Amino acid sequence: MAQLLALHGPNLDLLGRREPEHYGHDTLAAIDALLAEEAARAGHRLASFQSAAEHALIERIHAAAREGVAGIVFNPAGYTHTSVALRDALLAVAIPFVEVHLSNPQAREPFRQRSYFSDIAVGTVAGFGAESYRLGLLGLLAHLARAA
Ligand code: CA2
Repeated sequence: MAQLLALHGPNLDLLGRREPEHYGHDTLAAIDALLAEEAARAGHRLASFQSAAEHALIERIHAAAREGVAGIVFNPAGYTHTSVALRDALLAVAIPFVEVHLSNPQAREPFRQRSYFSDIAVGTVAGFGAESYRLGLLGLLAHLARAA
C-alpha cells in the first residue's frame, strides 16, 4: 500500500463554478473523491491539498517527503509557468510526480507553453478535463509498479 498525494495550485478551488469552457464542470472535491476512489481500487491511499500560496505548496511537498509519500499528482495551475521554487522543492525531495492540466496549455496563450515541471515529471497529461487527473494517477501507479 502506497501513500499518494494530489496537489493543486492556485484558483483550482474555483473549479466547477467559473470558466467551464476551459476547466469543465467538475468541482475540486469531486476530482479529489474520484482520485481517492481510483487509488483505493489499486490498494493505495491518496490525500489531497490545494493552496494559492507557493510557500504552503512547498511546505506540503516537504511534509510529503517526511511522510514517505510515494508519488504526487500535481496541477501547479498558474505556478506551472512561473515557479522555480516549486520545481526546486520537487527536485529536493525526489518524489516521482505526474504533471496534470485540465486544459491543454500548449493550445492556449504563448506564456502557458513553458512549464517549469514537464522536464522533471514522470509524465504530463493535459487537455482532458478531470480525466487528466485520473489518467495522471494511472500513469503514476504504473510508474511506481515498474519501479518497485
Ligand atoms: O489547465 C490547467 O489545469 C491549468 O493548470 C489551469 C491554470 C492555468 O494557469 C494553467 O495554464 C493551466 C489556471 C487554474 C485556474 O483555475 C480556475 C478554475 C475555475 C475558474 C477559474 C480558474
